[in-house]
Amino acid sequence: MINALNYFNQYLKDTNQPDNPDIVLVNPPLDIYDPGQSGKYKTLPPFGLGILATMADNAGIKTVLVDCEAIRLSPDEICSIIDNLNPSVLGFNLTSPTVKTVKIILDKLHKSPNLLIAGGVHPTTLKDYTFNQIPRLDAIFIGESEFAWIEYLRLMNKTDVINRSFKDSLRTIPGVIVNGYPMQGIGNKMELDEVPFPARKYSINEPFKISGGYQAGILSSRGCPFPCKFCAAAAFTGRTIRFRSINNLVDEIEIMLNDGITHLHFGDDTFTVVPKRLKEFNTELKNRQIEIKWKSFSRTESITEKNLEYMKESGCHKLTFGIESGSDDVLGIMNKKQNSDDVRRAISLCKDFGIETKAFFMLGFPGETKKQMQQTIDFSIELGLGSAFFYIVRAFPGTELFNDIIKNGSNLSYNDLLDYQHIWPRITDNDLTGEQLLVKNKLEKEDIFDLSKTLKYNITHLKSISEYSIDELCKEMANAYIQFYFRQEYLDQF
Ligand code: B12
Ligand code: SF4
Repeated sequence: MINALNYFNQYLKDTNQPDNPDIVLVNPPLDIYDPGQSGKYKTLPPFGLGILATMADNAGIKTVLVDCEAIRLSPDEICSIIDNLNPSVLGFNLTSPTVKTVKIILDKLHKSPNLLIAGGVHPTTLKDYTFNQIPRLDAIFIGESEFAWIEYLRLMNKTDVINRSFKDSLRTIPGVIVNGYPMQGIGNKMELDEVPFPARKYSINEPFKISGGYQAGILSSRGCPFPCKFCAAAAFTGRTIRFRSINNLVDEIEIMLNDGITHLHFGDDTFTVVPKRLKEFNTELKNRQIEIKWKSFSRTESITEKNLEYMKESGCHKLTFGIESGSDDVLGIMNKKQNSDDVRRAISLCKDFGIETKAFFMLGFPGETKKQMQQTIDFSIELGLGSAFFYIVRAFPGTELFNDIIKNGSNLSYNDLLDYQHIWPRITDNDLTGEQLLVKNKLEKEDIFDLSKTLKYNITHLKSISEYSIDELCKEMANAYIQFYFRQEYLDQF
């Protein structure tokens, strides 16, 4: 069992970070982890917080970033780290699923910061309602916050945060809402090439060790032009996509290479969306004689032979697709703008190019029948994917799905919809044959997923947004995992 405090203090020392910072920025955990629990699957770093911490550091304000997800910190461990650092400003990145863990952390803290702030998708899409959920918050930052943050840091360098005039001035920053006051205007978005690279010291490499090096996350664009009903990307960035130049991107990659990074995980909504960029990326890597392995999210329309050539040549080894459903009717309702034939073609081409495929599927979209859910499971098997993940649909703020449910006068409240739980299937070792157990262990070792973590929660409080109850949907989900991973054809690979 690791001692989180010692581990974290050592990391601060190794990276020359202050033990008495002015600002602590926290990437809260998605789950209530047990103390000493180490990460099994790979996640991505909090891109925005890394940038904001770097900007603060550059402005001479001592800042520490606590990435609770990367080291899987429990609420008690997080609180001892924050109490120990005792910052005057504490900031959280908030997605809707992490509001709950942030409330738990705040309740357990012994020392109160002078200023409590938050930013991210959740406050951006729900604005004032975020203060109802976390009344102790002093201010929230709306949308992309680089410009607002520059103003904020300027203020911090001028005035002590405990000074009354500090909060008054905070109210004048576009893109900031101070608790109890209206927002003064929307913040502008920074050109992506102007945004500083997140300093490497804010990424913890160790949990991301893989054979021969380390894996790290990187973003080459922001936003997505597609209109999927269940996705909040458009509410955060608008239905547009903005890119960094390839030069700027590869400059950052060179810095990462010097930090021992050998594998990149692109966090872009759709890294592969513009063919010209894939070509330029490949050329630039060749020009600079850079060899790196990478993986990213993708969509079917990007999968052409020409694009795959560029991708393969530039080091792509794995693509993840949001396939969502095996039913064209359900895909239509979701407004996914792709059908099952598009998916068949794309996955088969990836296989021809030796690119591993991974996919996300959703079960329990409003209106979806059990027969359609089974169609999804059958489709995942038919495709011969490398790995598949099945989620019970939730409606997140900022999505058309969320707005529809509220607008259509269903009996579900904001609270019901915001009640999120990261659910894994209930599959215990006892349920498995010897062969299945072997495969399960192998999958876990390869970080494909963590089936050993059986459903440890009481989920009866969760309200379903589907015609089926959460219990029924959980059964469908467990079924999906069993049918996908424990079929003979899959077992035979091991
Ligand atoms: C990359 C990504 C991830 C990564 C990294 C997440 C992370 N912690 O950064 C990974 C793969 C780990 C991930 C996981 C999940 N994600 Co995700 N993810 C994204 C994605 C594609 C891009 C986010 C991003 O990097 N944006 C760009 C950066 C620069 O923005 P940013 O980090 O938010 O920071 C900026 C501002 O928000 C602000 N800011 C942020 N925090 C703070 C804090 C302070 C103090 C201040 C001042 C400002 C500030 O300033 C920053 C600079 O401009 C978005 C889709 C999208 N286009 O938004 C979905 C998205 C954010 N994810 C989403 C979801 C649901 C999830 C998961 C639940 C998925 C799952 N079922 O496992 C988990 C939850 C993880 C968690 N801990 O909350 C939803 C969130 C919806 C909602 N209403 O909350 C989104 C919008 C996609 C969707 N389906 O709608 N995700
Ligand atoms: S689900 Fe993917 S393709 Fe659809 S809007 Fe969101 S990021 Fe874009």
